[in-house]
Amino acid sequence: RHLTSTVSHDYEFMSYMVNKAKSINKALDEAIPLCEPVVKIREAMRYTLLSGGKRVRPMLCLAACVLVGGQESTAMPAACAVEMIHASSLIQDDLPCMDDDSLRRGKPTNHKVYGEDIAVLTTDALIALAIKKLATSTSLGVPPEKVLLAVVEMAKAVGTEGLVAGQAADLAGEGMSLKEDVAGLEHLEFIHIHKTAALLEAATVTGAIMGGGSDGEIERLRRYARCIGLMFQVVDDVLDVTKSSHELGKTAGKDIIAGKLTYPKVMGVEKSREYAEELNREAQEHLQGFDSDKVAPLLSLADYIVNRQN
Ligand code: GRG
Repeated sequence: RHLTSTVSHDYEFMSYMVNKAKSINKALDEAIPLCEPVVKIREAMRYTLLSGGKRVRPMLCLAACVLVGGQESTAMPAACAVEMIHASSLIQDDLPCMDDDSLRRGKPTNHKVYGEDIAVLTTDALIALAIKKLATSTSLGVPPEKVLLAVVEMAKAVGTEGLVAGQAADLAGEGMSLKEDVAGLEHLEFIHIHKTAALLEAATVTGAIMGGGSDGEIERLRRYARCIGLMFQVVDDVLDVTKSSHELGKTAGKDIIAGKLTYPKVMGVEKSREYAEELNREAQEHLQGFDSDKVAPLLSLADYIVNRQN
């Protein structure tokens, strides 16, 4: 009986994810029509934005909004904004001056298709559009002061308190790879809290803001998101070691060969897995006290992240 209920629960959540991804993809598609001026840039924006990511960040945003009592549609602009920022960061991360990757999601990276000059402009345009999108939430009845809070939250997640800080630390730390080195672990946590957790946190918090969540609710969701953000990266590192190059769609273990710091390198694969489980338990604890039906998608999302295979 337990197995049956787990399976049906998994099935229910998978169809929830498929449905949400569909409505998010539709909103993203409508956000960037292929028209003049700068058709080429719009094409390049659409290329990465609509190339089949898992949509974890916008899902967090929508689910947090609904959890605190908001309408899902109220958080859709914020959900699109966070995915635009994510896409922008992926394009930059793949550039020759950064990770120099030629494949992303099994397809040629943005600069491989459009050239580096267009790719850089595309990242600028995606960030600008994200801010504009977020600001349009006022037309859905969100009070301007709340929208302002959400804009600040998102900006923090991008700049020197977020993605940029994480990426800079990552670049600076290349070559650091000492096993069980405390300084190494601290450096690694800094990178991932900024490079990955910050945007998952902003996704969740802006969703809760759009939904009219109280300060207490927003704080609990923030803590939940921090845990799953870190967990996301621990799982990512483990998958990098355990998956073949074919499945990854990029050079297997490239990061390992390049001397990049990863959790399996610092604490081993088994301990990394245990750490991810521990972060999942902690994340779920932060959600205690919310309505059990409404909180189900966020609990399942955390389980999905810890168990994901890609
Ligand atoms: C231009 C916004 C901006 C930032 C500049 C380049 C940079 C600073 C930061 C890079 C941040 C980065 C690439 C972090 C990795 C985050 C991560 C875990 C990506 C993979 O996320 P998934 O698995 O990807 O959600 P999909 O493909 O499903 O969308």
